[in-house]
Amino acid sequence: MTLKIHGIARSRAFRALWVAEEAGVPYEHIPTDSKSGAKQPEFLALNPNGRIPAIEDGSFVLFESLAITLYLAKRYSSGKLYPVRLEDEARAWQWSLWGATEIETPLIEMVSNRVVLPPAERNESVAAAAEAKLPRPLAVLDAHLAKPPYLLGETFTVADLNIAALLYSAWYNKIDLSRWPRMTAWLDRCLTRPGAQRARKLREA
Ligand SMILES: N[C@@H](CCC(=O)N[C@@H](CS)C(=O)NCC(=O)O)C(=O)O
Repeated sequence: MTLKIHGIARSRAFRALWVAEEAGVPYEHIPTDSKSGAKQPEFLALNPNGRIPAIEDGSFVLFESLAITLYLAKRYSSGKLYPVRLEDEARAWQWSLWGATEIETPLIEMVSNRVVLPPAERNESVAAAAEAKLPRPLAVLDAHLAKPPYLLGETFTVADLNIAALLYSAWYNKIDLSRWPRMTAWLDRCLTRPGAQRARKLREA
């Protein structure tokens, strides 16, 4: 049965769409929106949190975007997107959990309140407080990338995909990230890959 990815592309479902494109796995995209679609009983049966994304891979159901990317990479792209060595796998988890806990919330708060929300709904003090939390973790990422090209070494993996996907909105909305030049060069590399471009088309169209 075809993999089903639930969630509009202009959401965290982008991460699942991107990994599916990179892995070359056929999928059906069901563009459930977060406000209404994600609150319907059929969707809540997949993700009782009422948030997108969720996937159905045959009879297997999974929510949490970064767990979805790790699962899809391991299932459909082991040895390419998903590292084989135990230590590299652990590093992929390290970076993914780091992304979710250290940078995701401040990035969303900053970009939403500077660019994405309608001007009347933006709150500059929330944006500024969020921005202040970013230099410490982004300096860590930038320093790690002193040894390019990718987070785990020579090849692009799900670790890069997860972190680049978290930074996508700042990158796309041209937030100034020039203080972290190695990170921005790496981000350009990740987000202009053919697989990334195919996934981006779904949300930038
Ligand atoms: N930690 C979850 C967060 C999912 C999430 O918050 N998704 C947003 C869209 S990007 C959503 O569905 N928001 C609607 C809501 O919170 O009610 C994940 O990464 O999958």
